[in-house]
Amino acid sequence: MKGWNGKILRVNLSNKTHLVETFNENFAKKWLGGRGFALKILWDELKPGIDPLGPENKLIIALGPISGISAPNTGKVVVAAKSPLTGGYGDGNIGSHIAIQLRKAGYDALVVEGISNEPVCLSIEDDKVDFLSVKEWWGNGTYETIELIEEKFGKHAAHLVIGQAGENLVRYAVIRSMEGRAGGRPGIGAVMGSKKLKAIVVKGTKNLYDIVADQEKMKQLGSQGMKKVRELDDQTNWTKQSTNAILSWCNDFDALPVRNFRKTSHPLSHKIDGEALQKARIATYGCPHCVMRCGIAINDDEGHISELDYENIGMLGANLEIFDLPAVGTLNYLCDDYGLDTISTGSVLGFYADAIEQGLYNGNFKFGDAEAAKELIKMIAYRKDVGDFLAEGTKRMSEEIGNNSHEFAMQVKGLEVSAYNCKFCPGMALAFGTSGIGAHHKEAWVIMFELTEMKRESYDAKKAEKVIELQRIRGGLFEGLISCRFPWIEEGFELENYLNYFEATTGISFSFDDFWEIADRYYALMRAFLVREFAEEWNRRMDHPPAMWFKDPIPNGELAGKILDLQKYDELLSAYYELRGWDERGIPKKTTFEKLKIIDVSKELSNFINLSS
Ligand code: PTT
Ligand code: SF4
Repeated sequence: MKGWNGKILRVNLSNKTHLVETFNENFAKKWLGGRGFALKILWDELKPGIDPLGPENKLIIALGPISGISAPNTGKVVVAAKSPLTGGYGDGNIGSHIAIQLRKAGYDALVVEGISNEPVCLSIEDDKVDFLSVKEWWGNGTYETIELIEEKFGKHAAHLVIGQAGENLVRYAVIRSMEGRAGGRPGIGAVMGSKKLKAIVVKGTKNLYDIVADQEKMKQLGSQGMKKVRELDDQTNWTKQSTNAILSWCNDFDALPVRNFRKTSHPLSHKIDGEALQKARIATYGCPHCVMRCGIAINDDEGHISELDYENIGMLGANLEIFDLPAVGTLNYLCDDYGLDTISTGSVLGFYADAIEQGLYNGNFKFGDAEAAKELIKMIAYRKDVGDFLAEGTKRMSEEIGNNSHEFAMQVKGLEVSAYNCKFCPGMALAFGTSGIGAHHKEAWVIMFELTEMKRESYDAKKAEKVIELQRIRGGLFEGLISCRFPWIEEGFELENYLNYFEATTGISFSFDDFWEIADRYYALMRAFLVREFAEEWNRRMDHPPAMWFKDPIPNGELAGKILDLQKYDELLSAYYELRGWDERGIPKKTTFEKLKIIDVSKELSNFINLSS
C-alpha cells in the first residue's frame, strides 16, 4: 500500500503503554484518513452514553494521505473525540507540524486512551514513546507551554498543547499549536485536559516520500501547485486581509452577528474590518507548507501579539459590540493563551449580556465592555465564580436559566454558531442546522453563493443541493485527504489538483464521485453517532437553527423585518433529507447505509431506534 503508512499508534495514559496497529488498503480506501479514520474508530470503540470527559473517551489525532506532503497548505491534522459540548462526534482541523512529523514517524493516526494520574507530555519519536511528567507545566497558558516545549525539544518541535481552559474542562476548550493556530471547537481541548495530557510532541526521522507512490510526480505537482497558488494570491491580494475581508461584506449584507445576533450590521464595523486589520498588521502567520499565510497578527492593547481571523473578530468584536481592534486583539490573545474557542467564547459572553439585559440573570456585564469581557474570559478559563457557569456553553446555560432563554442561545446541538447571522439566509441556516458536528461554518459556507448567485429569499431545494455539494467538498474531501481548503475557496485553485495529488501519493485513481461517496459515508456516520447517543429524544428539530432567527427579525436598514420562515425552513430540511436518503426524522434509511457500504452501522443503530427501509 502506498500513500498511507498503514499504522495507527495507540497510547494508553492510564497504564502508560502503547501499541501499533496496522490497517490495510481496503480500510484506507473506504475511510481515506483524518475525519474518516477518527469517526470510524470512535464509532466502533466508544460505548454510547460514555462521559466525554471520562476515561473511556478517546482523543484522536489523524492525518490524511496528502497531509504533510510538500504541496500547497497541507500542514493540517484532524483532532477528534466525543464532544463534551454536543455529546456527538466532534472534530477540528488544525495547522501543525505534527502533520509532517507524525507521518515521518511512521503513523497515520494517534489514538490516546485512558487518563494519566499526573500531568504528562506525550513524546513520540518514531517507535519511541515517552510519558514525561510535566506537573510544573500544569497551570501554564499555551504560549508559555510552547516555549517550554521549544526549550526542551528544540525550536521546531512539532506539538499540540492545551491551556488552562482545557485543564479545567471548559466545554469549548481548544487545542493549540505554533503561531496562533487553534482547533477542535467542540471541546476537544477539554478532552485532552481530562486525560491530564498537557502536550503532545512528535518527531519522525523517516523520509516523507518513502510512502509516496510516484515520488517524482508528486514533487513536481506539489511545487507547481505552490507556485500557482502564490501567483493566484498575487492577483487576488486575499492574504492582505485574509478571512477578515469578509467582515464588511457581512455588514453590508446584513449577515454580521451584532449584540448576540440581535442586530445584523453596525455603523462602527469599519473599525474592525479587513482594512483596519490590514493597517494594524505587524506580521503574518501560517501553517506548515502554507503559501497563503492567513493569520494576521497585530499589537493588542496590552502589548501582546495577537493573531486574528474573521471569526475571532466577528464574535469577540461585533457580536459583543466592541469596535476597538486592539481590545478585540486582547480578548483573542487571552482565548489563545487559555485555549478557549473564540467563537463559543464570543457567543457565551453575548448570551450572558443578553440574559442580564432581559432581567433573566443577575450580573453586571454589558455589551461593549471590553475590560469586563477580559475578566470574564479569565474566569471562564479557571471556572471561577460565574466563569463556572459560562464554561458550560450557551445550551447548558440556557437550560439552567429557563424562561425560554434557549431562543437566544445561539447554538445548534450544543455548538455555538459561527459568525454568520442568518435571520435572512435560509441556505446558511440549513448548513448550520445539518452540520454533523453542530453549528460550524466549516462544513458548508453556502452563504457566499446565497448572497451572490442565488436568490437570497428562496427556500428552493437547490439550496439543499448546494449545501450537500459543499459538505461533500469541505467536510468530506478536505477533512479526509487533509489539506487546507483556502487555496480552493479563496484563490480558485481547482479541485482536480487534489485528485492528482491523491493519485500521485497513493497510486489510486479516484473520481469525484468516489470522494463524494466517502463524504456521504462520513455524514451518515456522524448522524448515526448522534442518533445512537440521543435515540430517545431524537427528532428533526435538532436540525433547526436557533429559534431567534425565526422570531426576531432584522431590526433596521433596508432589510428591516426580514426573518426566517419556520415552515419553509422545515420544507427545505425535508428536501435536504430526501437528497441524502435520510427519512423524515433525519435518520439515514437502511438502503442508504447499504448504498454507502456501512450495513454494520445500520445493524448497530437499529438496536437503538427503528430504521426506515
Ligand atoms: C476553526 C475555528 C475558526 S475557523 C476560527 S477563525 W476561520 C477560530 N479560530 C480560533 C483561534 O484562532 N483561536 C482560538 N482560541 N479559537 C479559535 N476558534 C475558531 O476556530 C483555521 C483556518 C481557518 S481560520 C479556517 S476558517 C479554515 N478552516 C479549515 C478547516 O476547517 N478545514 C480545512 N481542511 N481547512 C481549513 N482551513 C482554514 O483553517 P476548528 P487552524 Mg481550526 C487563532 O479548527 O475546530 O475547525 O475551528 O485550525 O489551524 O487555526 O486554521 O475564519
Ligand atoms: Fe493555515 Fe491559513 Fe495557510 Fe490555510 S491559508 S494553511 S489556515 S495559514
